[in-house]
This record gives sequence, structure tokens and C-alpha cells, in this order.
Amino acid sequence: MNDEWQTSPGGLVSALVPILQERHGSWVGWTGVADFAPEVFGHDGIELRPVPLSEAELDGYYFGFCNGTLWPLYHDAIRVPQYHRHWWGPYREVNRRFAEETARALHPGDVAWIQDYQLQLVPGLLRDLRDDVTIGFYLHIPFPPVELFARLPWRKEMLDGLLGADVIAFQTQLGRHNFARCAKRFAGAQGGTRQLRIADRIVRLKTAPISIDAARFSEAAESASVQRSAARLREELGSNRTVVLGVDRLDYTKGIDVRLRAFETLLESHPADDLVFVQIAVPSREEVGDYSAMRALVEQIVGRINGDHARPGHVPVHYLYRNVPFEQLVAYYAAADVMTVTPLRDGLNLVAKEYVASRVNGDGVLVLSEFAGAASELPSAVLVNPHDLDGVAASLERAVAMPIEEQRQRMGRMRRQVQTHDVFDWAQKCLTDLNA
Ligand code: ADQ
Repeated sequence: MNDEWQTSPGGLVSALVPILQERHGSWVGWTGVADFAPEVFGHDGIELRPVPLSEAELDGYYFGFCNGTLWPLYHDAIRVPQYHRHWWGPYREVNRRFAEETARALHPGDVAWIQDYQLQLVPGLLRDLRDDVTIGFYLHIPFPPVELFARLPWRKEMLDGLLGADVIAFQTQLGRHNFARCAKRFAGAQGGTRQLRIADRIVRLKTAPISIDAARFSEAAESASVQRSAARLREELGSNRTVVLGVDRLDYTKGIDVRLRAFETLLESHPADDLVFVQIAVPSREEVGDYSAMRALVEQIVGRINGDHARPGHVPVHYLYRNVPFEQLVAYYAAADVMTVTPLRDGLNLVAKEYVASRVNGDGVLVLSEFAGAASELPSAVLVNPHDLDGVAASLERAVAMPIEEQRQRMGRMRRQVQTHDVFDWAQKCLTDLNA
């Protein structure tokens, strides 16, 4: 069985695996398959502790409470969050199961580090089971402002869960401040935005924006095979055209519709022969209604733009609805003159950093939403308000026309930031905070 396990791709796993290997740590998680509960086993020098989820729990807990309640609420309620008691029950139950499995893995004095919005009750539940360990929590998505969080019927329970941690870390200062306000307003915490007192305990709050394995992207971008693929892509897309790229999970928070509309506006004043847009969208949470609606909208806009502007041999928008392998993704980053990252709200957004890390020639323009956490680290991007369509179109126009010297100056600053603050640096900082 073990031979069939594969390590998930992505920065979080590559940063945590070496740390867990070095410390002989355990990874507590779901297998990704409903009703499948293998025993604890070792893989790649790490103890893996699967937590089972039934098909019904997957519906109520994951698609329901996590992605129908918390995800929209925490992303500025840009879709209406649903509050169902029959989703809250499974959320509590699954969190309890994770806390129990984690408690079994821990020795006195150990550190437990809990990741993300699906497990916000675990710190409190775990503390009830084990008061001899240090507990950290990291939130990968935004923490909403008090007037939105106030709507959650289980707001007090959620905060009590989080406040079971010794350290809670956020992508941005805004998230940390929002949380501190909510904890004081609804959970009886006292203190400031860096430290809260709750009963007789201190909870420390940190800002620690996550990052990527920047060297892996740069090395791939420099490799002969990726350079060949990038050159071929440029050839196929039209060597004289400016290539504009978007890469996202197909999620309504990502503003894929916004950038397509902005591109459409641009085509009104530019010959379609000069520009080409490539949107790569990885299928995501298709079981949730708001996601299938967003997919339909994106496909409608792509169809409209191509219907209006295509001619034989030239299609203005190339739309790929699929997962793209790593080397090919880097080839797209390397081939794109302009990268568009326009979420209406995003915890951080790794794609922005991946593009920057892949621009080994030092040119290229990043158009980045002010509402992505990454914006606070990358002020040299062309920052846009994704709610202002004319503004996004004007910024896209500016990006397409940006002189090479300006591109290099901006990209140079962004590359230095991403290279010196990679995901290994992030993990080290978080663990140092936890051990302090
Ligand atoms: P996500 O919402 O998934 O992450 P993001 O940070 O952009 O968003 O990460 C997406 C990842 O998926 C990137 O590594 C990207 O390369 C990959 N990806 C996207 N489309 C792809 C495709 N078509 N083919 C292959 N790979 C693709 C959540 C939060 C973010 C936060 C991260 C990390 O919503 O705000 O930055 O966690 O904390």
C-alpha cells in the first residue's frame, strides 16, 4: 500500500517534510479518499496518521461548512455564506477526530502545528486533551473584519477553538488585527494585536506571509527543457504578440472574470493581433454551486471575446481548464510578458510569487490585486483594485506598454523579496515563534 502513496506537490509540503523528517515528526491528515482509513504508517521518514472522513462528512464538513460557510465568509462574503446546523455538527465532529488523533501522536513538550480554516476548533480541543504541549495555528486565508465575522452563528465557539493555541499566525497584519478585535469583542480576550490574555493564558499573534520554494522555480526556468518549451509556446501563441497570463484554481475569489473583462476592454482599442491572453484554470470544488456558476461565467466570457475578436489563425483567449504539470507551468510563466493576479480577496496568492521567481531574465510585469495578501510584500507590482474594471483595464494597458527598464527595476525588487523570503524561511520563522 505504502508504495502507492505520493507526496502532494506544493510549497507547504516541501517546506514541512524536511522539518518533520529531522524531528521524527508525524503528519495528521485526511487521505483524500472518503471512507478510507488505513492504520498509522511510515512514509519517507515521517509517521502518517490518517483521519477518516465518511462520504456524508465530506458533504457536511468539507463542501458544506468549510467551503459553503467559512470560505465565502472569510473572503469578504463575496458569495452569500450558508449557515446550516447540519453542517456545523460535522465540522465539530471532524475537528474533534483530528484533535484526538493529534493528541495520540504527541509526547510531552512536543509542538503541534495546525493548518488552516478547516481545523479551527482543533487548538482548543487539543488543549483540553493535552496541556503538556505547545500548540500553533496558521490561517492560510484572510481573517474577516469584525462586522462580517459577527454573522457566524458559532462565532464564540470558533474563537474559543482558535484561542486554544499558544501562537496564531496570519498571512497579513490586517488578518491579525481583525482576529484580535473579534477575540476581544466576542470571546472575552484582553490585550492588543500582538498578544491576548484569555483566562490565565497568553496567546501570541503573529504575521507570517507564506512563500514558495523560489529556487525550485528559478532552477526550472533556467533549465534547457523549460526554455525550449517556453520558446515553443511563444512561437505557437504568435511571436510578435504580447502574452498575458492568468493561472488559478477556478474559484470565485480569484477574479478570473474581472481580468477577462479588462482584457476585453483592451481589445476595443488594440488590434487583436497584438495581444493574446492565456488563462489556465485548475478545476476546484465543482460540487459547490457557486463554483460551477463561476466556471459557466468564465466560459461564457471567453466564448464572447473569441466570438467577437477571433479570426482564422488567431484566437485572442486561450482557455485551459486543467491541472498543468510543474515544468509546463514554469514554461508558461517564462513565456508570459504580463501576469495577471486579480483576486477580490486572497490570503496571500502563491501564483504571484511563482511568476516572479520564474522570471530569471529579470523582465515581465506583474499586475496584482491590492486585495491579495502578497500585495504588501510586492509593492513594485502594478497594483489594481479588482472592483474597478476601468482601472484594471488601464493598468493592463500600462503593463502591456511598460518600457523594459521599468520592468527590470520593478521585477528586480520583487525577485529580491521572493528569493530572500522563501517557504523554508517562512517555516523556520513560524517554528522559532512556536519554540520561543
Ligand atoms: P489557493 O487559493 O489555492 O491557496 P494560491 O496561493 O494561488 O491559491 O495557490 C495555488 C497553487 O496552485 C499555486 O501553487 C499554483 O501554481 C497552483 N495552480 C493553480 N492553477 C494551476 C494549474 N492550472 N495547474 C497547476 N497548478 C496550478 C490558499 C489561499 C492562498 C494562499 C495559499 C497558501 O487561498 O491565499 O496563498 O493557500 O497559503
